[in-house]
Amino acid sequence: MNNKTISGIILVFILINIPTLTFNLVTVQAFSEPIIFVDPAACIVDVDETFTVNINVENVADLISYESKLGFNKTILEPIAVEEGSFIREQTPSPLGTFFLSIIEDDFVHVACVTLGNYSGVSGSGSLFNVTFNATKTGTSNLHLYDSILLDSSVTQIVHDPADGEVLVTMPGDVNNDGVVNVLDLTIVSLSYGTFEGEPDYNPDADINEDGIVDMRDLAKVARNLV
Ligand SMILES: [Ca+2]
Ligand SMILES: [Ca+2]
Repeated sequence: MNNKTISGIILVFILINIPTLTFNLVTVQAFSEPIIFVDPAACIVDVDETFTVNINVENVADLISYESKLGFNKTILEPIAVEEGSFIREQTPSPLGTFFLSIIEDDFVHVACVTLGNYSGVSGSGSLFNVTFNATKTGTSNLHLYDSILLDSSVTQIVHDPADGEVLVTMPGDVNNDGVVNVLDLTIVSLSYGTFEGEPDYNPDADINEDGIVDMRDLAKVARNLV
């Protein structure tokens, strides 16, 4: 068999299989596995700051009900409120809407939501619920999604992947991030005092208010939180 013959056979094979190959590609894209995830995946907040994270779903089909837990580090985070997201609530064909239940425990929140009545589910991507925390102490906390169940309208579990988030709680004025505001932080700011962004001695850590200059405003932030 010469090269021309082999090339001809390969060409015929490709032409015959193009519809199949294209179909498979479309199929894979259309049925990528749903995920539920913490949004934002990483955030930095100050001590005593209140902040909210969303728990979103992506690429889900026919979702009528879900349940999940969100674990956190209770030594640095205190949950204040849990609210239902808009995904099912605003798109469900059920005139009865949804029933949303949230329980705040010591180191996790437990959430469940069901569509009321016998109606089809919701497809696509959106927010399932959100949790508002108060940051009580410096440190890091994983926001761990676990025991999650998604159900479709035939009450079959939807296979999905959960993705955790992370929170870093910092102290304003703690330039070197050692959990305490003291003379070391004052020294770091004073070493680059008067410098602008782009200059050799400019230290972005010392520019606490991130306005491109290390000046009295940054020094005052440290001074105010000195222990
Ligand atoms: Ca420090
Ligand atoms: Ca500044």
